[in-house]
Amino acid sequence: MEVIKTDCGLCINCCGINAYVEDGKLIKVEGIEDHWLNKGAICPKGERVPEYVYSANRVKTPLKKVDGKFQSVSWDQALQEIGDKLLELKDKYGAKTLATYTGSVGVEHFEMAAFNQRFRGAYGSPNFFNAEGNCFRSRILARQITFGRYPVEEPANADCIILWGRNPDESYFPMGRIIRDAVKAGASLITIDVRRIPISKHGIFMQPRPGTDAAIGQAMIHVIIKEGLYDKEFVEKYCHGFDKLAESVADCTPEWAAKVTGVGAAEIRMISRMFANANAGCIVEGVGGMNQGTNGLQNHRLYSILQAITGNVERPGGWVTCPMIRLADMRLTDKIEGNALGYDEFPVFHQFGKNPPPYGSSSLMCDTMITGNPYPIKAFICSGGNPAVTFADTKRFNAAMKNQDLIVVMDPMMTETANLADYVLPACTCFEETGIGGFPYGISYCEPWIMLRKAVIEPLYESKSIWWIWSELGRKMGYEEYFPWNSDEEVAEHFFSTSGITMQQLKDNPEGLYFGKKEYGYHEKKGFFTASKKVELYSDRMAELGADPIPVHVEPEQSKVSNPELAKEYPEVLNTGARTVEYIDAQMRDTTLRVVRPEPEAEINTATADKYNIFDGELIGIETPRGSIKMRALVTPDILPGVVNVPHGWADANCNVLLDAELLDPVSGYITMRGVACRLVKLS
Ligand SMILES: Nc1nc2c(c(=O)[nH]1)N[C@H]1C(S)=C(S)[C@@H](COP(=O)(O)OP(=O)(O)OC[C@H]3O[C@@H](n4cnc5c(=O)[nH]c(N)nc54)[C@H](O)[C@@H]3O)O[C@H]1N2
Ligand SMILES: Nc1nc2c(c(=O)[nH]1)N[C@H]1C(S)=C(S)[C@@H](COP(=O)(O)OP(=O)(O)OC[C@H]3O[C@@H](n4cnc5c(=O)[nH]c(N)nc54)[C@H](O)[C@@H]3O)O[C@H]1N2
Ligand code: SF4
Ligand SMILES: [Mo]
Repeated sequence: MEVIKTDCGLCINCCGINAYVEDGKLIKVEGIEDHWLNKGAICPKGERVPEYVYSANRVKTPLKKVDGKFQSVSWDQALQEIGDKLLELKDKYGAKTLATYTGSVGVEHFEMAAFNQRFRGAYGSPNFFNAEGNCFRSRILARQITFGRYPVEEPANADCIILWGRNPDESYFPMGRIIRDAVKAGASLITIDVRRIPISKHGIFMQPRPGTDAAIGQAMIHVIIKEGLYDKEFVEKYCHGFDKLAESVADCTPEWAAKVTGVGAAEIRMISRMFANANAGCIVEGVGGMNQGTNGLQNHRLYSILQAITGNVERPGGWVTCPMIRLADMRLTDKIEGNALGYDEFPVFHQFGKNPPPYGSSSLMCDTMITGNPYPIKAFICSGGNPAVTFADTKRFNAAMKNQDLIVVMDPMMTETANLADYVLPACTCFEETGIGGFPYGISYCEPWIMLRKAVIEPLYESKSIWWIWSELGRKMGYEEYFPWNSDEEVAEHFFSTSGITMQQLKDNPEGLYFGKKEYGYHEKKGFFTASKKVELYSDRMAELGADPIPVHVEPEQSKVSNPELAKEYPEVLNTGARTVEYIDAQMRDTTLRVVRPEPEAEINTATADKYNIFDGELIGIETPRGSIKMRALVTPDILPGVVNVPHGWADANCNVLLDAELLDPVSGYITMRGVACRLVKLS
C-alpha cells in the first residue's frame, strides 16, 4: 500500500492527510500525525474522502443537453461547440456578455479561481463572480481599510479570545482544537453568538439579537475609552482618528447597547475590561454570523478597531500580518473591458484600494441577466460552485438562468446547477490532480506554510483537471498563447515560479514547508500601509466614498425595530446557513454522512415552539415575503426565542428560496442571509 502525504481540499481548512492507495485505488485517508494544523485529526467529511471520490454522482463524460436530456459527447465536440457559441455571443453582444462563476472551492482550489479569471480575461469580460462576492472578502477589506493590510487572528498565543459569530467546531474544525488548547493553557474565552454553541461552555457566553453585534462593539469601545483601558502609547503613535472615535461612542453606554442587543450591560462592561486588560486579546470573527447582514462590513471594522485601541495588533496572540506566498498572477487584467458589476453601486467594495477586487457584485448578477441592464449577460460558466442551491434568492437565480443562451458547468458531481446546464464537463476532484495545497493557511491561520497537493489517483472516468478544461476551451477559441501548459506539474511549476520555492523543495517536503517567517511588530519599522500610515480608526477614504468613516450600529433592514409593520406578519427572525461539520455547503449529501445527519433541521427556542404549538421533530413551514420551505423543527433552549436557524445547501429544503437579493449590506453589496423577517406555520 502506498501512502501519499497531501492535503484535504474538501474545505478551506486543507488539513494534512495521508492517503492510502492500493492498485491505483484510494482506500482511506488519515490525518498526518504531526501536521501543525490538524495534528492527526480529520473531520467526518475527511474520513469519507474515498466515498466522495468514488461517489455514484460523479459526472463521467462530457454531457450535452439535447431536447431536455443529457447525452454523452466527446471532449472535443463539447469544447468546440461551447467555444463556437461563446465567440458568436461575443460578436453579437460584446465580451461583457459572459459571466463566469466560482464557488467556495475557489479558495481551497487555487487553480480554480485563477484559471477562471485567466479565461474571462482572454475573452475580455469583467464579469467574474465568486463566492467571495458574498463571503470572506468583506472581512479582508475591512481589515485592509483599517490597517492597510490583512492581519490574521492568532488565538493560539492569546490569553483572551472573543469568538464572535463563529462556530469553529462545525465550520473550522482545526480552529476548535486550537481554541480549546489555548483555553487549557489559561486563556479566557468569550463567545458571542445567537445560539449557545458547545464551545461556549468554556467561558462567558453572550447571546445578542441577530445583527446587533455592532452595538456591543461600540459599547465596548465606549467602556475601554471611558475607563482609560486603551493602549495609550499605541493609539498615540499609530492610530488615526482616535478623538473622532471617542466622540462617536460617547453615548454608546453598555446600558444603551443592552437595550439594542438584549445582552446585559454588566456583561458588556466585564468583557470590555477583560479584553482590554489581557496581555494578548484576539477576536476570532465568523463569516456566517458577521458578513452576511445589513451591517456586515462595518461589523468587521469595529472588531478591527477594538484590536487596534487595545494594542493587539502585530504582536503574538493578536492580529498579525502573515507573509503571503507570491504565486504567479494569472489574470489578464489589461484585456478586460470596463468595470465589474457593482463598481458604481458599491464604491467601497470596488474602489477603496488601488487594485479593485476581481469579483463583480454577485447581488447584481441575476438582475442584470434578467433585465439586460446595463447590458445583456447571455452566457454563464460555473466551475466549482452550485449556485442553484447556494445562491441567495433562488427564484431570481432560476429566472436569470432561463434567460441564458449558454450555460456550462464544470464539476466532478452532477449538481442541481449542472442539471440546468447546456453542457456539463467532468472535472476531477482535488484528490486526482497535482497543484497548490494549503493555500488558505496564511489567510485563516496566520501560518506561512504551503505544500504540494498530490494527485493520489489518476483522474476517474473522463474527468480532467480544472486548468485543462479552461485551457483547452481557450485553445479551441484561438487563445492558445495564454494557455501554453500541458500537465498539472507544468501548471504548478508556473504558479510557484514567482514564489522563491522550487518544485524540488516541495517534493522533498511532502507535508509542506514554511515559505516565509512571521514577523511581529513590522509597523514599528514600516508603519501601516494606509493613506495616513496609521491604523485608520477613522477612514477619510470611506467618507469620500459615501460610507460611515467610523462604524456604527445600523439596525437590520427587516428587524422589528426598523420595520414594525412587516413584523406584524413576519414576527420571527431568520438566520440561514449555520454550518454543520458533516457537510460542506451543498456537498457530501450522497455519502454515509446522510446517516449521521439525514435531513436539515430548523432550530427554534422552546418558547417559540410553544407559541406555534410546534413539537420537536415536527415538519413545519418557514415563510418569508419571498418564499416558503418545509423543515423539521429542532426545539432547543440554546437559541434565542424568536430566532429561526436553518442550514443551507439542502436542495429539497433550500433556504435560499426565502432570501431576497434586494436586501443588502449597502457597503459591501452582500446579500442578507441573516436577520431576515420570517414566520412559522404549523402544518399538522
Ligand atoms: N442561505 C445561505 N446561502 C449561502 C450561505 C449561507 O450562509 N446561507 N453561505 C454562502 C457562502 S459563505 C458560500 S462560500 C457559498 C458556497 O456556495 P458554493 O460554492 O456554490 O457551494 P458548494 O456546494 O460548496 O459548491 C462547490 C462545488 O464545487 C464542486 N467541486 C469540488 N471540488 C471541485 C474541483 O476540484 N473542481 C471542480 N470543478 N469542482 C469542484 C463541488 O462538487 C460542488 O458542486 O454558499 C453561500 N450560500
Ligand atoms: N462543515 C462545514 N464547514 C464550513 C462550511 C460548510 O458548509 N460546512 N462552509 C465554509 C464557508 S463557505 C464559510 S463562509 C465558513 C463559515 O463559517 P462560520 O462563520 O463559522 O459559519 P456559521 O456557522 O454560519 O456562523 C457561525 C455562528 O454565527 C452565529 N450567528 C448568526 N448570526 C449571528 C449574529 O447576528 N450575531 C452573532 N454574534 N452570531 C451570529 C450562528 O449562530 C453560528 O453559530 O465555514 C466554512 N466551513
Ligand atoms: S476540516 Fe475540511 S480539510 Fe479538514 S478533514 Fe475536514 S473537510 Fe478536510
Ligand atoms: Mo463562504
